[in-house]
Amino acid sequence: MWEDLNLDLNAHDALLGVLGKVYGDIYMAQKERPEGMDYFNFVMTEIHGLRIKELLEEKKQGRKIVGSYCVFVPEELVLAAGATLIGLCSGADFATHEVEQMLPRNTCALIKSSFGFKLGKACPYLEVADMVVGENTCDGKKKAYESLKKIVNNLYVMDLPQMKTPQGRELLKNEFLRFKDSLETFTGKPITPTDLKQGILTVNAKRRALHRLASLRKADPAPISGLDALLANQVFFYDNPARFTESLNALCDELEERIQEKKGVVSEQTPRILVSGCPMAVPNWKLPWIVETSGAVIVGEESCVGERGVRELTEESGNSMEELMEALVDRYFRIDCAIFTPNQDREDHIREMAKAYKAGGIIHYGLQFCQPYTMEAIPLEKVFEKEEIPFLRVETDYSMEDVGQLKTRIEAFIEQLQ
Ligand code: BJ8
Repeated sequence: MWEDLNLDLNAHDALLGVLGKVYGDIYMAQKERPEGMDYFNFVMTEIHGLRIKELLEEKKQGRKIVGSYCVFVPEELVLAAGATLIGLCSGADFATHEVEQMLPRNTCALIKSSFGFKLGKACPYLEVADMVVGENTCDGKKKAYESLKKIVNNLYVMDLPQMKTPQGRELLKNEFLRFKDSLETFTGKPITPTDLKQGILTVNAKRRALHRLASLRKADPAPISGLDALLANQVFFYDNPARFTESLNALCDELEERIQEKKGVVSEQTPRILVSGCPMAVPNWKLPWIVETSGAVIVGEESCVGERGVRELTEESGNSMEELMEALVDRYFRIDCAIFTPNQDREDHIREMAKAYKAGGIIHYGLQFCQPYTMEAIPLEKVFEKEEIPFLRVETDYSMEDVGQLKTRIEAFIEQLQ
């Protein structure tokens, strides 16, 4: 199977070896994990196994696979076109030397990672995808896609607005209509209002399950670790939607029982942290691992792999194509990615989340060289300092070189919350 996908077998084996070890050291070492996490353990062990086989089977049946790097790509439309959407992980360094022949060294780790997996021929998801969708978000991604186009088959680039103005909304609407047309041509299947409505219901169901998980994390003691909750948010992007929803709801049933029994993964006095900033794709677990092995628990992620990505539902009541497309545009236009200027909504959401999850402090996670998020972090720090909400600004990458230094800073921050 791997040879058919044109993977470099040695590189792929090496990646799986490291992934398995890191997962064991970080995830399996946790105590008091809910039994419902067994499903997510299984997904992780089969991340380069059963799920790929399923996708290949779907392709055999004539279904197209669409890969994406951003939460602005509407899964509802992809499902309505009879295709499957998978998030393409960009959470680890790979083939760095080759990447730096194509990109400047001072490019964020997330962008470099997307090139590394392609150049190193180590990501079966990228190879399985019949179409890959990029988006004009930050300058780094926007320019990188010009180069990625040369090494990835069928890269489609979606333009995105940068301001929440009527003109910005119009741009998004036109881009979603263009994407709809492209999907129809690509899959050969016209999208009907019934298909789109079904796509909306399916994706909303996944989001509602994550809302349920988020709301259970408000409990004290926390019924689940931040690492496990992050994993559920990560699996959201590439699992079968119906199975994901069912498995996550089963986990939530168990968490409800835990809350009733006052059973937590940590004690009631444990400092609670909100993490805010850049997305953490599989297998980027560095920061939560440091936080949760330093005596705190993460209770929320203000991130695209987290609440920013799923906070909003798409309105389900429309019936015509026009109504349903408007609902999609409304929903996605509310995403408060740092590429927007100004971006007051994000500050408001961080404040609301810190309050709702009873977080004692906020850790802002910025990837080095990510201008949108690291630039927003400085004024955010000032605002929250004024409001006397402890705020720690962290800039890092995917390497493990700074773990010691980060741990020292994070431990000192947590101590201040106790
Ligand atoms: S909607 S956050 S998933 S763009 S970390 S590549 S911003 S330099 S990832 Fe994102 Fe969509 Fe926005 Fe969400 Fe650029 Fe920053 Fe790198 Fe980033």
